[in-house]
Amino acid sequence: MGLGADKLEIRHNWQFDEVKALFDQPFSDLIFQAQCVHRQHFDPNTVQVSTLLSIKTGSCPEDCKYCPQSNRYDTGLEKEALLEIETVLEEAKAAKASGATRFCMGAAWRSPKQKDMHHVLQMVRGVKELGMESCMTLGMLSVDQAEELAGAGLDYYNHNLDTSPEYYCDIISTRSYQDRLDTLANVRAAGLKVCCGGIVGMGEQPDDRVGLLLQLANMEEHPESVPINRLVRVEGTPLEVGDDLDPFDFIRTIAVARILMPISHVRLSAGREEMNEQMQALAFLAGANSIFYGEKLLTTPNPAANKDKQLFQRLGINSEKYESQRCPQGDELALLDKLEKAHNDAFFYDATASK
Ligand code: SAM
Ligand code: DTB
Ligand code: SF4
Repeated sequence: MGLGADKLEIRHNWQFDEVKALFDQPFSDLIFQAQCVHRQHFDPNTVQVSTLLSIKTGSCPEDCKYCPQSNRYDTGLEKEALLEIETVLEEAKAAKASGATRFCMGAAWRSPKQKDMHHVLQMVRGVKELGMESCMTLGMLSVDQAEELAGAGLDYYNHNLDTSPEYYCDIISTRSYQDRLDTLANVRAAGLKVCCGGIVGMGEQPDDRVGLLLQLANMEEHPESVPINRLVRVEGTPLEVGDDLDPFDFIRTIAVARILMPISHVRLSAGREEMNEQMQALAFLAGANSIFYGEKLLTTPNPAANKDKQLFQRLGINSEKYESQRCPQGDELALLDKLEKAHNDAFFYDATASK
């Protein structure tokens, strides 16, 4: 049973000035507000854990200026054809054994070719058979492709807006903002859950961060998952050099996302490798309740799994076994509590053993 809609104030009519005012509050007031919203809808000490795998790497025809996988930039990345299904499932099994509950597969495509769909659908079925949640990010999708993925049992589709409509053209020229919105509409229409967020620290203005969150928060339905990526600067990309975003402005972005989208999972996404533990703790305090877990994102490093386990232990954070916002009752709750405990014992086993 979900929380009654009457208990939630979920708005889809935010105004630019209101969102800007949220950002511009004193830092402590903003974090307090975000934490209050977070506690109304989630267990504040539970974080969802997803593992990423690049199933097709490099040679992408798109020109996203942040991306090491675009064929326009010489980033020294080793390209890889679409992985074999068995290889992907081995990685998924390892991710599950290490404590991840969702397996996210990403491909460096503008959009999937029909000839690859069969292959990709089998990956989804295989991951589902392992008892994990599945997520894919394959670029633009047609209505039919979204339906095929939903038919195979895919849970989430990730497709980011990346930045505000105004700044977008400074970052990508090969596909439009509207193309992205169209794919997101196709994903929704097929009944898939939406994972949609963006990247901050790309030289955008504060108003662009307002603009990005405004787009997400005013969607008819909020994305169930909102990844906030902090730009990972990769040598050879046009964004290799630039001014870094003030860490507090990154935390503010998380906090405002939490306030605007109270029942969405907000993911502290790319960029954790460059953050210290205190900054990550602040992000959790600001309402982030999901991470990418495992040594690699798609092509760039992420903190070691054991380091994350130790961080969770030090902060008293549990890894989410089931969607914590569902509020199960009675026997179901007791059963889920038992599962949650077993899940966490397994999750922390390595971290404790290595202490
Ligand atoms: N090719 C597909 C697409 O772009 O839709 C899927 C894969 S793409 C790598 C997925 C997302 O990763 C991008 O939308 C972007 O938000 C994020 N991303 C890529 N490179 C990044 C970087 N250097 N730093 C932070 N996020 C990045
Ligand atoms: C998302 O928002 N971030 C992830 C996932 N969705 C696919 C990707 C981050 C990629 C960071 C750069 C890289 O490792 O290539
Ligand atoms: Fe290609 Fe996706 Fe990278 Fe853009 S973000 S260059 S579409 S892999």
